[in-house]
Amino acid sequence: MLEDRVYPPHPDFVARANVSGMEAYQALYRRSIETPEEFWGELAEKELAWFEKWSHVFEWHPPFVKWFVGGKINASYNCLDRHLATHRADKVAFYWEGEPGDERRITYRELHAMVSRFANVLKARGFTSADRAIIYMPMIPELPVAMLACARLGIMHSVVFGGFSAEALKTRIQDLDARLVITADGGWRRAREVRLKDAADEALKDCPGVREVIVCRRTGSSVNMQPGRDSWWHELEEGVSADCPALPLDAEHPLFALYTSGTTGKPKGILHTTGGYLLGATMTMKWVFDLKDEDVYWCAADIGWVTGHSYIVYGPLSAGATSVLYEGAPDTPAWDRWWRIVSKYRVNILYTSPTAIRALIRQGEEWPNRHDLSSLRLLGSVGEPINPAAWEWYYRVIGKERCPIVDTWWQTETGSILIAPMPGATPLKPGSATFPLPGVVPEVVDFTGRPVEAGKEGYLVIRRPWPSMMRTIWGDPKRYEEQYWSRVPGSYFTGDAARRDVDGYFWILGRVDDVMNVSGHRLSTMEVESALVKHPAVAEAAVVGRPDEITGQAVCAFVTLKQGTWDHDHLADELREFVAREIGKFARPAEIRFAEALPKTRSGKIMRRLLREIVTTHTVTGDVTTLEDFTVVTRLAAEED
Ligand code: 7RM
Repeated sequence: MLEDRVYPPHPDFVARANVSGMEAYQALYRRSIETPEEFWGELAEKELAWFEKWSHVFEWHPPFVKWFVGGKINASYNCLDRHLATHRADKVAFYWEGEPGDERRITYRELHAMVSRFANVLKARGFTSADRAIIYMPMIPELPVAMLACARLGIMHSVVFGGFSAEALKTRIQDLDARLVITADGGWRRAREVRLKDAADEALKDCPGVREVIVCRRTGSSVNMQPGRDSWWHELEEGVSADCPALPLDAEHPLFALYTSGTTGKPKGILHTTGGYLLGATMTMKWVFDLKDEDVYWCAADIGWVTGHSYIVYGPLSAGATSVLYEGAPDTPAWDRWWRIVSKYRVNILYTSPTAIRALIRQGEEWPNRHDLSSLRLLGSVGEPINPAAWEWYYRVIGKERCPIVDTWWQTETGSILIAPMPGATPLKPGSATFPLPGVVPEVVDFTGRPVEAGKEGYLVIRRPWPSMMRTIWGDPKRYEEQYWSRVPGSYFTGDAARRDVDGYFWILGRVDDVMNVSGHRLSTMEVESALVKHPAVAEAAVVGRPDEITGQAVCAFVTLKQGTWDHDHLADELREFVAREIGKFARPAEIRFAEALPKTRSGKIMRRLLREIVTTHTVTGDVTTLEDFTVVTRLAAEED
């Protein structure tokens, strides 16, 4: 990793920033640690609207926490109603663009009416704050509308990403014991229809507890509607009032559960509640994205994963932002779709993932260079460590060396960003998520929980509870306790390896199970990958450790190549030497395999677990429900023979 380059914030950016200069950041941070009750209490009062004030800012009975105890609040009210009394009433909440090119522009006033009307539909069907809903929809405005309508009535929701299979949907419906499913006929992705209702029908064969299915019309294709169970969204809404007061809910009322893969085959339902979650999402919009009222903001993630929950729906709407919402793929109809959108809506803030950036790098600079990207003022990254080569490209080709990049570290479990730069304060180092946000006390520790020295690798833990942290695993508090709070007793165990450099910067090195040990050298898969992708022929690389009798583990690299004709035998040797030069001889891959594609989750994370299985057992048996394209794995495993 390049640790030597530092990018201080540009004076023009500092001058207008929400948090200007390191001293301001440090003062904020210090206060949050010294007097957390005061700090969070004041913010909650100032930044959110409450029906009733809390009696205690937080109650910590490790590992269970409550924030704003006794307070009454509603997330939907905070995202909508409170803006209607301000200049934001007729401000655009979403510029929506469908993949085929259809457009909608929705103001806060209009969104409020849509949400209220749909909430009245749910209320009339008898759903209450004791219910749970599964939402399985494409990226259309009705998806946030469904979430906010549930939140309005205290119906806990669980959004299942539209790319998930019927099987994955089924296990989530069953685990949640949901009575309500909200879906659509389909959505558009790479010019093809993703037939969601068909998948829902398949899943629902084994979900007798589901009483009602509400179907939104998006593609207009014909679907099966089961009488007595299924109804059309637009038919249910006929003649329904758009006046539906938001219910005052306990600050700790469940807002949503979002399923994520753990180390076992069974996905975990990560539970978030209302007050603390909303405060975390709202504050990070202002601190990390430096959000201004006049900004056009675009988080290009899918709402079906946590980034979309916190940074497309709850955070931006609570903060009163104008967002872009895009339904489809970045390569449809061509690889400049994103840059067309940026220039068309004059996007100021763009938030995406390293995997997307690398896919764009692979297509070449011509695509972004054809468009006017001068509206951009801030770029963000999330989901995995960003390798310095991708960082530099993002900075130069997209940000034109004008825009700070906020590398945001967080997890489904953390609810909102915990480690990231404040762009008007923090000098950036490419590949480092930099410093903790207010109230967050991360530390890098060894397996006994003791802090390791600067520069040394260890486990990343968080020492104190923060407002937006998960409250439990749905239906499994024991697993919550074991997985997150017992590895290092009293601290939250992130599952990530990290290093803190001599300047105090945090470098996240990837999941703990992605760390290899080669001849006694601890080596992150990420470091080797980062080296490989610097080679001009390499598009993407995934590295896993395979058991080796002599060295403990040996480095095995799966590599996809940029367009061109390459001599594989020759190139493998060259890449090995390249890595040896970049990191050291011990890091030299024992094996390089050229692949057509790498197995990834739908949020773009490379599933190294599968690659590890392929190199160790030559088969794949574990949970693959989060995989984007299963054929990638069968092809890789077949190449084995
Ligand atoms: C938001 C999200 C969480 C895991 C986390 C890390 C990795 C996420 C970064 C990162 C390095 C980052 N939620 N991760 N962001 N690693 N730098 N900026 O991704 O639950 O799906 O994944 O993602 O390993 O533990 S998640």
